[in-house]
Amino acid sequence: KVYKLVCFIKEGQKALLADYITLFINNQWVDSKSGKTFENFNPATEEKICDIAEADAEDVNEAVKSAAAAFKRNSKWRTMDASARGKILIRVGEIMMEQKHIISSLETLDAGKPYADSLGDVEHAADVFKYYAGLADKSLGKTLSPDGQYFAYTRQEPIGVCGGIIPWNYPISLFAWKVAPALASGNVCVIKPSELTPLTALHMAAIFSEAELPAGVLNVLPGYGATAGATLASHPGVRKIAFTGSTATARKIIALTANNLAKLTMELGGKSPAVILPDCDLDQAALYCHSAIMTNCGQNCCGISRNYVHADVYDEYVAKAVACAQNRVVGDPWKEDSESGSVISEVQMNKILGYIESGKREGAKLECGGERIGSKGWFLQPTVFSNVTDEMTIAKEEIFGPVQSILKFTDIEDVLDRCNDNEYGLAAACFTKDVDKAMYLSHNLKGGITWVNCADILTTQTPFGGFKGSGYGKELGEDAMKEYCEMKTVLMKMSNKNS
Ligand code: TXE
Repeated sequence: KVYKLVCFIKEGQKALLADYITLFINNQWVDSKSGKTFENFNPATEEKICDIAEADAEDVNEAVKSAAAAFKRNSKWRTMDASARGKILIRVGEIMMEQKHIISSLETLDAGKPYADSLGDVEHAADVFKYYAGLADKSLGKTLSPDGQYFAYTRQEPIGVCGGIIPWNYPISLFAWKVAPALASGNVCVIKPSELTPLTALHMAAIFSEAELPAGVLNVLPGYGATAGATLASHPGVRKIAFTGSTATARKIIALTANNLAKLTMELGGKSPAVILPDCDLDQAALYCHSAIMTNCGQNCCGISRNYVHADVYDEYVAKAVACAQNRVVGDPWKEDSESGSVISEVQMNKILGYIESGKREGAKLECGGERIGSKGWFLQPTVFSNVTDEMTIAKEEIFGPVQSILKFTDIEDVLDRCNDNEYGLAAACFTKDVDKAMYLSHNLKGGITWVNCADILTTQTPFGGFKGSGYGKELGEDAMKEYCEMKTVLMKMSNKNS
């Protein structure tokens, strides 16, 4: 059953069909068992887009059942060549590129992000599918030399039913980060997109169907975290959960997986620092750090939210950061010159404004921004604080908004301690032309990825995942394949072993 809904986009230039607004289970579009739906809104206009079928426990049970059937011994999916799995993923990447304007439009409509950003995300997601397509038949084991009259080898086996729980900040990219390595490794998936941004995940289900993925291998269940998400996380049929979201929700999910002992990948929040030394290209540093906190309105887990700037260049850096922020164009995500759109929701906007108030109250200097823009849609001014100190709330907690905090330092050892003295450890950056200092800083900053003379650069080929409170496990790159495999050792008796 396919529902049609016409949404007008691009100031009436063209109409978009958001076709897929029900659950996708076993290659069928179905209503939820309860018949319940939830409303989906455009954050840039506050207008309702459509009603979406709301998955709950019964639907999760059904989806896990269909995924498990697709994973059954001797099934079409289990007996398929690994390279054939790869070909399906390549086809998915190709269809995505053919439909990139539709998917990007859905993303902008749902998430409020500039159209060009959505397009970039869709192209990246298509690349991710193609990258893992190439790895599908390269999941290698080893031959081993055990003591005694034995021979052994290891093989990488798929885990089984993998649950993916996805947030709203990068819906299409994070869908790809989870589904591509899971399917390349031969698993089956049940995906719960964020209740705030379900449209592109549902559209992807249709693309997989077109690419002739066997029924049940991918199921997409829009719904809420506390119901559909929690049922998925604790479901006895689920063997793996990959989650991106807040550390608070991660704790709940980890507790729920005590039930099924699912293997976990946890991509959580961050409070990532950058260290800016006086010998660096200051323009470059200011631009990278601006972009790394303002892109996607700062709703970016690896955004650079703490800038530690050497006292010798502090004032100059602050002036550059302020100029970047004041020049940033925030507005209608469909307009070509918009660099930032709206934040995701009123809740998120108020949370960010609350942090801005705390910065002012606790004595940071508000250099620019700090206010909501307009009264329709959740738009915020790019905000820069100077004179920030380590004990201030804006220097400690994840704001997840367009708020840049600039702190001062003089000593490298001291700044390393200050950078690392935080619950999170997702990413970090340093800017210097001195190779020794770059190595020293990048090796001693506690972040799953550390950037040198750049920031917030994620690529398909490079593993990404945090330390400490930012979680564990890697996404992207070859290493993500291991997260979706279990290594089995096969040990055989030999009658006559020779070297
Ligand atoms: O995230 P949640 P929220 C951070 C950021 C943001 C804050 C809150 O600081 O302001 O989290 O955002 C599902 N069992 N990040 O509340 O709750 C939920 O339905 C199972 C960082 O939106 O983590 C959604 O699909 N699932 C971040 C997903 O979890 C549950 C990205 C993420 O929602 C659940 C987003 C439960 N009990 C927010 N409760 C990043 N690392 O990029 C919720 N969910």
